[in-house]
Amino acid sequence: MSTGTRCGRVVIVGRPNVGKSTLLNRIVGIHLAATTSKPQTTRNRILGIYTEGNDQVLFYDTPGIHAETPRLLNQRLNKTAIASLAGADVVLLMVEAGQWRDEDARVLAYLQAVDVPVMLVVNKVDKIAHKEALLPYLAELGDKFEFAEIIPMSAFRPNDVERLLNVIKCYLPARPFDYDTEEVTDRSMRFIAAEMIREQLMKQLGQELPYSLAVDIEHFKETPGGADIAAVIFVEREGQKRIVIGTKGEMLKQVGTQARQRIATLLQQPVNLKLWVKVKPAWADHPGLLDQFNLDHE
Ligand SMILES: Nc1nc2c(ncn2[C@@H]2O[C@H](COP(=O)(O)OP(=O)(O)OP(=O)(O)O)[C@@H](O)[C@H]2O)c(=O)[nH]1
Ligand SMILES: [Mg+2]
Repeated sequence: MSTGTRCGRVVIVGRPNVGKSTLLNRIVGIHLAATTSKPQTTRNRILGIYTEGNDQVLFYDTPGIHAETPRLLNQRLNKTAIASLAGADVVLLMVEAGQWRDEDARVLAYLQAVDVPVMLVVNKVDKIAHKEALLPYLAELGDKFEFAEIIPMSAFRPNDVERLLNVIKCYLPARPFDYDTEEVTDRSMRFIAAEMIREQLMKQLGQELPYSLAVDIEHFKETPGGADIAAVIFVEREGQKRIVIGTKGEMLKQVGTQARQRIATLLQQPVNLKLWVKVKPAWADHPGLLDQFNLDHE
């Protein structure tokens, strides 16, 4: 297998909400990472494995790097993203077309110390009505750093994703594959199930609540007839618990139905999903609970 093969680690970094997880999902062709319109969706480094012919690309999705707050959760998210840079063969810095915020500059500052090629991925070009407006913007970004490539694209367009993959392949080192060809991630279905539940909660709840939520899978069992999953949704206050449950339990029911469908698609079998809501004050500042909720240490 090693003859003529190329294999490399590509780390995707950027501020929150630019489309990193969307790109990862499009590349592996599976909804692996949670994606929402709200910032700070991703809380872990998530590997998506792309294998085609003699090429294997290990894509690492990371939490969006953002201005630090006193919350331990926020600090861990930034640390996870920054620590992911170590061992990269290529780094993708993702930005949103037409935008350059303080948080983008913050991410770029971390890349000054990186000694592998950094590609600038300018995502969401579909949102730009006048394409000529992009040219001065791209030139301005090109002056900020010695980027190996500058790639304007939309993660929604399969042709753009294909084009990006073709560029990345040219940068892969010649070496044997790290993973079997049929593998798509190193994350367990248990982990992905928790992500799918959190994704639905983030999508269906208001602006502030998502950052106070964590999902812990208490029971996960796959049988030939289907999967049995029980999960606890942790919030920080009683009032938040009422919101998550909703009037007559409607909100929780809706979240459960959507998450169950997503998980069933991934597992390719029926899923029985039970959800509970519990209050755990200030869990986002509690090191032990962050560990329990799978928030990495790095
Ligand atoms: N119009 C448009 N929207 C996009 C594109 N790519 C992603 N999005 C949307 O942007 C939002 C954020 O996408 P995510 O993939 O969750 O962003 P992220 O960078 O992973 O965010 P964090 O995990 O918070 O760091 C979602 O609503 C996506 O549907 C794109 O190419 N065009
Ligand atoms: Mg994400």
